[in-house]
Amino acid sequence: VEASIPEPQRDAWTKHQVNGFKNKDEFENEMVRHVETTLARSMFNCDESAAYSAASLAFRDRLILEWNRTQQRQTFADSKRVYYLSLEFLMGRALDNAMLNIGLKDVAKAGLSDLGFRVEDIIEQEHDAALGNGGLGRLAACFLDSLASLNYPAWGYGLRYRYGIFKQEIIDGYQVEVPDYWLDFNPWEFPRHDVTVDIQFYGNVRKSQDDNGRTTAHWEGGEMVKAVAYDVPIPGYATPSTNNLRLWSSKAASGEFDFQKFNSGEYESSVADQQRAETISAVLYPNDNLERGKELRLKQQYFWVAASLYDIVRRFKKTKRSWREFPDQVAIQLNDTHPTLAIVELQRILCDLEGLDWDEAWNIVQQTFGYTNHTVLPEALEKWPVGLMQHLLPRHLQIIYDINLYFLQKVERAFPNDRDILRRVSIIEESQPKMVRMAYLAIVGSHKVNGVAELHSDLIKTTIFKDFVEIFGPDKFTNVTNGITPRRWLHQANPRLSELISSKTGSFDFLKDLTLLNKIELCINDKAFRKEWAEIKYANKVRLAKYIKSTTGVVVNPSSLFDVQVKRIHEYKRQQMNIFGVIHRYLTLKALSPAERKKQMPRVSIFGGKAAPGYWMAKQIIHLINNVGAVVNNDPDIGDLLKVIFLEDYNVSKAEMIIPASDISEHISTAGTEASGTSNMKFVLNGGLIIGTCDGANIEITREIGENNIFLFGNLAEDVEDLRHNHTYGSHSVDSDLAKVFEAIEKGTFGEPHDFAGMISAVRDHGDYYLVSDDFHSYIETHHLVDESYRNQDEWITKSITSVARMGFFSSDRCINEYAEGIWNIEPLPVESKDGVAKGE
Ligand code: GL9
Repeated sequence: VEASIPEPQRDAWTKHQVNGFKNKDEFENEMVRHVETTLARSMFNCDESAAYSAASLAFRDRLILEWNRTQQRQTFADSKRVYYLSLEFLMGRALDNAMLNIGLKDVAKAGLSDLGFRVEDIIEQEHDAALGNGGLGRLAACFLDSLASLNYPAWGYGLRYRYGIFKQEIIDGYQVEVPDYWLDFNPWEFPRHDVTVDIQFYGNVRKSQDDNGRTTAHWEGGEMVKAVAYDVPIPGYATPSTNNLRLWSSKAASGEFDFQKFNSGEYESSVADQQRAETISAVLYPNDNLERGKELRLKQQYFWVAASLYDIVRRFKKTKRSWREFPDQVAIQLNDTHPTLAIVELQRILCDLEGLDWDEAWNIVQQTFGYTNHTVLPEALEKWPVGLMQHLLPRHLQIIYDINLYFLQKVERAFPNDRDILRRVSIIEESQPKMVRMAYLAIVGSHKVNGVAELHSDLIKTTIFKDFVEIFGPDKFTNVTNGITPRRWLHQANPRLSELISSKTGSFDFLKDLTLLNKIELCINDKAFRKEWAEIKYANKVRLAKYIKSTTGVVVNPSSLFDVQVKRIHEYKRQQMNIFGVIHRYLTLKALSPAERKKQMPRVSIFGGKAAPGYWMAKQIIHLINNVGAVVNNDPDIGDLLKVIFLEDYNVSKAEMIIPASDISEHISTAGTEASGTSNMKFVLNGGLIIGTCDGANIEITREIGENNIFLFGNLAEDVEDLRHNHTYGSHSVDSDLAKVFEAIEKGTFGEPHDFAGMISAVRDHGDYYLVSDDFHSYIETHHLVDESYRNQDEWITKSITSVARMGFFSSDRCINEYAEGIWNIEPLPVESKDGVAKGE
């Protein structure tokens, strides 16, 4: 490694080596120093926000040191790295996670207390980093945690949006979107103004020929935008490994202004150029499972992919290896099709810039990439108009055409008698206008394609990617069932439960090897343990009840059964079925005599989640939930028997409070539509039971925890197609209980019926695509079972403990190890900690 400081001066450096705080006293020292110097404040004006800033800066200093050492270690080891390309990283808060992973939370707690603060209040000051929509973005965040914790040499690459997912406000029962400007004070990022890449757009392609008759393409002209790197350290748990998440921010390539324009008096247009460049990384697209084909989105994708690849290639070139070795040094994982242009960009770099011939380059490309599919919903599969691609990325379109040509020639040779297959699998869809099918490009350019739960991985092989299984053979397609990090989703979210588990398993080792949870099944008859288990759930419900009171004004009884559905609002996730079920419950309660009512199990139905701003039906669903709440919560006949709550602005930090407080949660997507789901895992891991359809990871959760410990209902994925066909062509009548619910809505029981006409007619008149009516009866019946089961608290607690004990499989550590072995072919890098003990495998 070359060093910039000459030998004779290095002693001075070594002597002053920074180490960061190790104990309470040193932590306090750092806190006060940051308050008084970095923040320019003092003990006379240090509020909780300033204390948060100072504590974060103190922890950040420690992170940076380990981060530098990790990077040096990885460079020195010179082994293969994995690069995780994701347009979304839904990180949530960082301070608590840094405290836990570094192992100094107790030190911080004691130190903050000496200085007059409670660590919980300080943690609460942090604004969520919300650079994602939902499950896909949170999965990427869990993966980063596991990659670092398992000592894998790995980088994340994403975009540094100025605005993350919008903040949701509920006004008069309607969702209102407010921008989320989160960068005012963000101690967790490091601008690298020296790490920049110029990114080209538009322009045209010229071809030249050398003396040997070899043609080379030159992409010329157009526009330049500068990508600036911002680095975020990702600490591993109980290891010094600290990986890097690199987020790109866009800037005008010519610096602050175009000086020529500025000097000649064109102030406005020179500022406009700058603003146009900055627009690229300005805002996260707020859609979940939907692609809308906007030019700016394609610009974001290329900007991020081109900057990341330049960076990766630059790092590889430093090793002075031959190009053939590129896939031995580099694995790139595509999180959905959003980064698919990386395949084309690497082919372009190798052919146009490095002079490799097509076949050699293409070989390298295919060996380098892996592609993860996250959905089968057709409206979410990315397609870009050929005309737009031609205009924005003319050279890339040529390369895509060549990739397609060679691919189709191969298919033609393999299936000489099947003309139709060429049309079906072509990367170019011959529609009006012609479209580039990004998923097909991703499959053709990768060596492995995976789904995210068993059912989902099977479905993609038999439906949307069927032809590709025929062409490439089944081995290219594989499954890696999603997972979650137990650090955030057990220890941070539910510290008391984590503590209790550690008291029975003998240590916190289960946070590193989640299968160790199975030890608590031996305590299933331990009375004190069971009592403490129940008390912890109750305390978490009390905390949520307080939060509900303070944010909505509604008083809920923590002894009620808490029934939670928190996730993006989407018709396929069927929050509409849930609220129809709640209305059915309400109508049933109203029809009972007061004496009969008293015998019913009290419930609190809790909803949370954002609707994409342009998703009209999702917004109607939110509106109906709020209107039902307004009626039910104020009905004196009902009292505590039913409360309906919509929690505003569901996000990662709220999930950490809500999930541990649930008795039962709802994962009720139409069978075959939810690729995996990951909150289902989080709820069960926190001792909540779940009601769900046979969909996504629910199926594997059932297999692990046993079917007595989950409430499954509804039609199966294999029957969905026939049911839909019958809705359209057979006789189709709405379930009788559901019809009564519609009647009540149409009578105006929950406000202006017109507002909900669309929701009703989707079921009654437009084919009920999501099978709400088909599943309604078994949904209601299953909720009765839930009520009965909850009455028997002893049985319920047994189910709860048993389920947690059997959740070991769903750690994202297991998941990352599967990717590492089956797709990336990388090994963890062993770590010598400072006390000389080797950590990590
Ligand atoms: C999703 C699937 O819908 C989920 O079922 C899955 O658990 C996650 C992670 O694999 O991916 N696919 C998808 O587009 N979203 C998912 O949550 N939505 C977004 O978050 C954008």
